Amino acid sequence: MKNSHLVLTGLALITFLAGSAHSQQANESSSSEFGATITNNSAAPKSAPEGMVWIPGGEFSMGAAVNGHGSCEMPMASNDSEPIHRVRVDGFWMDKTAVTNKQFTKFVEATGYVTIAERAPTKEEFPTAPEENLVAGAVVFAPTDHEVPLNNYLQWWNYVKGANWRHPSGPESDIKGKEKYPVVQIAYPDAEAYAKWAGKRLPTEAEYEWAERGGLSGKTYAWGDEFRPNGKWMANTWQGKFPVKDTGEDGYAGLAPVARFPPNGYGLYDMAGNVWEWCSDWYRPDYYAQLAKAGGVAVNPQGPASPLDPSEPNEKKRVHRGGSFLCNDQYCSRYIVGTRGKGEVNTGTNHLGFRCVKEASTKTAGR
Ligand SMILES: [Ca+2]
Repeated sequence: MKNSHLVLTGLALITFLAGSAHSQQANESSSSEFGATITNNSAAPKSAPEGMVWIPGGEFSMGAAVNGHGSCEMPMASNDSEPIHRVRVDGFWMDKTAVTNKQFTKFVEATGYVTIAERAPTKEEFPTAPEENLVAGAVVFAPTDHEVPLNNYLQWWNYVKGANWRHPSGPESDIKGKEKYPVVQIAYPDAEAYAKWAGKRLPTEAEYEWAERGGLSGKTYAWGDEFRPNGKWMANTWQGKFPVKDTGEDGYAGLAPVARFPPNGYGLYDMAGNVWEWCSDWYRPDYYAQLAKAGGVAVNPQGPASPLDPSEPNEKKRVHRGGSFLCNDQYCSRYIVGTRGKGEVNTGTNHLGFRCVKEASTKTAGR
């Protein structure tokens, strides 16, 4: 770590003032057996938007069971993935893949948009920050040169001046020849600006999980209960000693182009692994408990009204989903479907991207 922590902390103070509606609770109980998946009969609208697939609406058990709180058994869901609770979402279109560098370039060329990581924080915004920390940049993973205790992520994350979506690992890196890689170093407002330009929006956390499950119910992974069915790698994750050496046994040490692993049951690629993806919900660890306490079925939940991460209460975070190429069975097995991630809204990293969803034009909103 060099000058990073103060800058990171400072960046967190640039708040993004977006509203977020309360979820709506349906009073009726589900007539299904708990744990079963109900998919409604909503047919896909006839013409699919380019690069998107129709995700039929349905009802499901959202979240993931945490194996033995306090144990180190892997794979392990994050503690905030419980309680599992019933959720219903309406049908929607979803991008088959994360937004690529090629797609994001098209957006920037059309609009002149400048991402958060490309803008230098100002003295007015951070009056107490030293001048040398007011630099444009983003957070980059750096492997350690020796084994370290996995109790402090600042050992392998650095704030790097000049890192942004065009230079994902810092000024010396670029995206030449990487048109089909997911765009990374994207802050939440950047993802939202792209979605608006594309006539789309970001998925809610419930939509993401429902889509990731791909029509399966109660499975550990988006493709079933086995991490490697018949020995096949199903997602881009980390092999080898974390965070020292990614051996890339799944074919990719680091980021992979989109759609290099099998799609799930809905035809969606990389819903687990490769890059974390922004969801529109504010993050609170107790949100699922709030929904479960309300009872019934949460219909199109939109996330809590405001963010709160007790471990970093001054930062405004939204939900991340899906895990990344850094996820592994030693530290963070967040390629499990139903487990959660979170991130400060103005912080981009080189393992964080996004994809969009779009509502059917004929759909009547259930909220
Ligand atoms: Ca990999």
